[in-house]
Amino acid sequence: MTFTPQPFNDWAHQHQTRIEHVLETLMPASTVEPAKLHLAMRYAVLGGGKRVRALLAYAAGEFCGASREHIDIPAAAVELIHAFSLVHDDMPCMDDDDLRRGKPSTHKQFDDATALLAGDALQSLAFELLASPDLTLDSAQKIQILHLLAFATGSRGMAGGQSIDLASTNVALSRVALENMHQHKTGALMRAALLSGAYCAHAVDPDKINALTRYITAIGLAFQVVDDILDVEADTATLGKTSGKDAEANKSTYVTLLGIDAAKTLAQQLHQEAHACLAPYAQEADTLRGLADFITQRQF
Ligand code: GRG
Repeated sequence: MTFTPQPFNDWAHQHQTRIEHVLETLMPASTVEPAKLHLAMRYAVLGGGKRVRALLAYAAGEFCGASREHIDIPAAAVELIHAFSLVHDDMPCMDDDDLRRGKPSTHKQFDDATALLAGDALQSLAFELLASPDLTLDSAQKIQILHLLAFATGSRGMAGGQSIDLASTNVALSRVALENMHQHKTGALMRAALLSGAYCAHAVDPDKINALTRYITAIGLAFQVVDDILDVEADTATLGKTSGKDAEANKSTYVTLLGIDAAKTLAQQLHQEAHACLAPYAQEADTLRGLADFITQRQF
């Protein structure tokens, strides 16, 4: 496949528009019964979010030679799982937040029971789509992606990370413990997003998988360090979610552990590490480079 370089902002905008359309098309219409549940699912997923996880899937897939059409469903599945986690995370029994993506959280817009069900159904929809005949990957690829995503979502991934997080309120975590929590809670799904995209290609070069794995370890952590910084420095309107939540809940963050300046330095170091992983590759890795820049320079 011939690689045509494209400025990152254009690429990101094009793929954000694309994933929005894919999600819009793949989700049951709000007129389909049970209409309230479908409305809540669509409310939670559509019209918001940076779509970082979908961008990771597209960037890695295109880097490995997969076509966009093949990456659409895995990218959508990851965004559905992510949206599911946000719906549950905002509920009173978890982080208890009334605002998400600049609008009322799903349980506020609907009710707790509907939000719970919407989250559950979004997770099921993700796996249903990956197993569906509409996904024109071969069976081995589908199983690989299903396994990746299931593992990343469960007790040894995101749900496990959330459990560690809940147990860590009012506890001063060590740097190792903090990193472990984030590698589970946020990093695991980002890794699954990136590698799912890569596995949409055939006979992927193992060196590329290795580079991608090291890249996402660095940039996934950078994402979290930046999140901690933004929680302190950005306002609620810019973030689209309540700022200052970590301090209010007395949580350990990279800012509480290191201080704001050292946290910023760490984010820059991780950003450089991510770029270093791509050093053997020329223009074909430019989108991944742009994505690393986007993740570390984001304002919300
Ligand atoms: C997933 C099995 C399972 C249960 C739910 C609630 C929960 C367990 C996990 C929460 C995980 C979680 C919400 C982590 C926070 C990750 C994070 C920083 C989210 C914000 O991501 P962005 O900035 O959001 O990419 P947008 O809105 O841009 O998509």
